[in-house]
Amino acid sequence: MDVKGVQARHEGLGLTGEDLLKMHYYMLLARRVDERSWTLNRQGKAPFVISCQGQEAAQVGTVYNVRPGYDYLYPYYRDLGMTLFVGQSPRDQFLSIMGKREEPNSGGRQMPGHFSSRRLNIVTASAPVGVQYPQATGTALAFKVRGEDGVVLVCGGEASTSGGDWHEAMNFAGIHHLPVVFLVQNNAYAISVPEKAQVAGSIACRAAGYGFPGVEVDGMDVLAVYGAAKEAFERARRGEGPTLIEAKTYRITAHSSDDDDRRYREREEIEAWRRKDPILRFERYLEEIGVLDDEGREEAEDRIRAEVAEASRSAEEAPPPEPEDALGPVYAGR
Ligand SMILES: Cc1ncc(C[n+]2csc(CCOP(=O)(O)OP(=O)(O)O)c2C)c(N)n1
Ligand SMILES: [Mg+2]
Repeated sequence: MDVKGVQARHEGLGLTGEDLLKMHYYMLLARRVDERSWTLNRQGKAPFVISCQGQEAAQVGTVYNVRPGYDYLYPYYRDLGMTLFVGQSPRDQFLSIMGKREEPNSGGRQMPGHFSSRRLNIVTASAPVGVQYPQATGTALAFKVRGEDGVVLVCGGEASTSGGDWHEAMNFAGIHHLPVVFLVQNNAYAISVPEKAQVAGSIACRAAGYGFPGVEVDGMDVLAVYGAAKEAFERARRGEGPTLIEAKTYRITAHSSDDDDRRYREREEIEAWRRKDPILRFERYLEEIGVLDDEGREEAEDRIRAEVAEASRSAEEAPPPEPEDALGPVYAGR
């Protein structure tokens, strides 16, 4: 594609060069925070890590449509790219994986990945996969009943669509035309279970059965995801109801720091997906249109490296919970 043709792509979506650099920043920040989290795990400082790597385009491309603190976010455990974007900090993430007293999600009492913030309208998930969907739909009903134009974004993996909760939420949202965007990040695995053993047919197509649009999008392409999500959010704000987005992506890391993925997938498969890395792909686009060059890329890396190092150091120094903290409420007053 010539430069003009390429430029038309983001301009057609109403995005400026500044928007693109902001998207790039959050994708790269999420990746570097995640990588640092694995290091802390291997150093014995963080008992459990669950990753966003590979899914940054799906996450940032979607959340870029959210108005932080107004719309509601029901993220799932991999959505670091979303929670950073709406206003949690790298330090918050490190406090969380090290279970520190002042970590914002639960004061160190929930597993990592259970993001929560009253200030940012992030509602925590419970540990069972998929329970967030009916809750998110209920919040969308509240927006509708109050006559407000808020949108609820709810996320999960492809396996979360196998449970009843997902279908009940989709059905209810379809009947009542609720302002909710369902984002399924189809990363090809549910721990060791491959997609083909989990999904017959298409997830995106299932939306038709509930009476609203479902779109499948290349989840490694942040602009494609943004475009699909933009339409979905606009539809919701116009009172036209829900949209399902299935973002085809890939989980680059093992399921979690407790999983050995050599037992169920080939290294070559991971390498092939790494070549489609959403961050590298976006950087190639930014270079082609002249928004990012080697120097700009290095600057972004340096800035993020310093931010991540400082956040990690400061979180390590933060005090652990007191034993009696376990006796108080997890969420009240938070
Ligand atoms: C109801 C329920 N069953 C099983 C589990 C254990 N579990 C945690 S994550 C996960 C895999 C979910 O896969 P998917 O929805 O595709 O999300 P991904 O982890 O691939 O992003 C499973 C089975 C759980 N937490 N809850
Ligand atoms: Mg999955």
